[in-house]
This record gives sequence, structure tokens and C-alpha cells, in this order.
Amino acid sequence: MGFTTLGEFILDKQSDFPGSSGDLSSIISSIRLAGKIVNQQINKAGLAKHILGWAGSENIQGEQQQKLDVYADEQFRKALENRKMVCGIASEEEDDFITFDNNNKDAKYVVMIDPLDGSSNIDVNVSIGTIFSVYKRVTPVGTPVQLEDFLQPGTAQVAAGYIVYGSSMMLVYTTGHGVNGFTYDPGIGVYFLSHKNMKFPEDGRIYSINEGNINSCEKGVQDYVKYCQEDDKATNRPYSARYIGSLVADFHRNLIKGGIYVYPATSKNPNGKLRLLYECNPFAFIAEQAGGIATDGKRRIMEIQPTELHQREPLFTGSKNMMNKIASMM
Ligand code: AHM
Ligand code: MG
Repeated sequence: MGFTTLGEFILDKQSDFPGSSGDLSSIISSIRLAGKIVNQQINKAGLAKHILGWAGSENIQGEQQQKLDVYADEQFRKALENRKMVCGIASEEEDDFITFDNNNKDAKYVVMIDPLDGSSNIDVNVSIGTIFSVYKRVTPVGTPVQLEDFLQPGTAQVAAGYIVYGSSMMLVYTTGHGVNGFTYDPGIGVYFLSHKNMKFPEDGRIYSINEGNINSCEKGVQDYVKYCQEDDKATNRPYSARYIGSLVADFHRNLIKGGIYVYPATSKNPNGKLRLLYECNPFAFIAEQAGGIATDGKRRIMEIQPTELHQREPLFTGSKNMMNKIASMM
């Protein structure tokens, strides 16, 4: 019937990595499984009172965690540990990295994960997501995993992707050979290839920024937003403002329709709000693989050398021509 499942696709694409052990494929498979489990709970969130509300603990950024954050964190951790291909993970929800050394001594990969991004949207029934990225460890296999295994620049990513829990669940990922998207059919429990070789349209007319912060953004960002709002028939302006406040959903829409997402430095968050390892780098890898651009306003995101696990960076990402325009104003 011409339908390709994610499982078939992963097997087929193993030939992109001649001589590979299939470990990376196994990591993607564990994420697809945990995604299904988390999706099931998210779909019940409005029903299950016990899932809503606060878990009562705080993460390292001082933000309150909701129960589903904790649940998602556990599911992805367990799924990744079970496959034995990962020696450690760093999660946006955990203060420090977690090592799987006891069980997975010979594993050569580490995974960074934001298990439930945009979680403030859960109790208002708005799309949320999971973001992940995979690196090869830099310290020797068989020794305890170290902080330096996690503090690698985005250019070292071997895979990155996201799951959007929206009107449908979708998994979108890259291993450096383009970007492909898979839509989940809950009736049979299978993801199908629905968005082959995804590309950002070169031009777009959607801008996504929290405009409530505009007065405390730098002048280049303010000028660009004014530019988006001007009337100009030739360039099809004014553009449309669309901001869900769920990075995964905002990025996903812009990837499909053409647009730009900006979370700049503000006076409240002088380094922006988003985390380099869990949010900026994976989206930068996906954006570049899809023909888009990702910067911190000046530097290419993927070339930034991280110095700490929970480091924040401004993020500007999207369609090439929109990104070039904002860059010319910064
Ligand atoms: P979170 O990881 O705590 O959920 O925060 C990240 C989210 C992004 O999904 C979203 O783009 C951004 O925070 C929205 O922030 P703001 O409310 O400041 O616009
Ligand atoms: Mg997040």
C-alpha cells in the first residue's frame, strides 16, 4: 500500500551508517516507545485529576514541576537505560547528569532530553513536546561517563528530534541525512512516514516571539518585529504573529509553513530562556538539516562550546530568508 512505518524506515536507513552496530537505531526505537507511553498519559491529563497539579518539587531552574514532567522524565530514562546503548543522559528535569555505568558499561552514546517541553500548557489542553539529541561519548567506553561527554558543541550531534503531542502525535528526527516526520496512528499503535524530507520554505510570513517582552529586547529584535508589522505588498507584509509558548509546536508549525522563532535575550533573561543542550542544539541541527538557520542572533548555535549542563542561550531559528533579514538588523 506504499505506507512506510517508522520501524521499517529506521531499518532501511541503517545503510546510511556503513558498518554500524545499529545502536543509534535502537536509541530512536526506545524514544518512539517512550513517546507512545507518555502520549497515552497526556491524552488522559484532562480526565485524570491525579495527573494534574503540582508534583511539589522544583527543578534546577527553580521552576515547579508538574506530575506529567516527572512521569515523562522517568519513562524516557527507563526506555533509554533498557536498551543498553546509552551510558548516560542529561535531562532538563534533573540537576545533574545520570549515569548508567553499572548496566551499560559498553555503551558509546549519551542522550540529552527535555522530556516535556512547554509543560505550562498541559492543563489548558495545548500542544506540548519532547526534545532529544544524541552524542557519542568522548571519554573511553567502559569508564564512568563524565561531564565532558555532555558538554559537546551541537556540531557533534549524531541525531536529534522531537515529538509533538498535538492534534496528532508526531515524531520528527534527523541523523544528519535530512529530516523526516512520522505521524502516530493510535488505533494500531504505529507511526507512519507522513512528512518525507522536510524542508523549511525559504521564505515565510509567520513570526513567533513573546511580544510581551519586546520592550526589554535588544534594538535589532525590536526593529525586526516592527519590520514584520509594516505594510508592504511586494514582500507580503504584515506577517502573521503566531506564538503558542510551546517551542516544539511553534517550531513544527514554522518548519511546515515557513516562519521564524525568536527567544532573544531580555532584561529578565539576559541569556534568553531556552537551554542550549536540551532545546537550542537539537532544534539547530533539525533546522539546518531542513535548509533553515539557527543562531543566537550572531553565532551559529551548533558551534557554541557549552560550559554547563543547564546553560541558556538566545535562539533565533527558521526560514533562511527571514533569518538573513533579522541577522542584517542585529
Ligand atoms: P519549559 O522547558 O520550562 O517548558 O520552557 C520552555 C518553553 C518553550 O516551550 C517556549 O517556547 C518558551 O518556554 C515560552 O516561554 P515564555 O512563556 O517566556 O514566552
Ligand atoms: Mg523545555
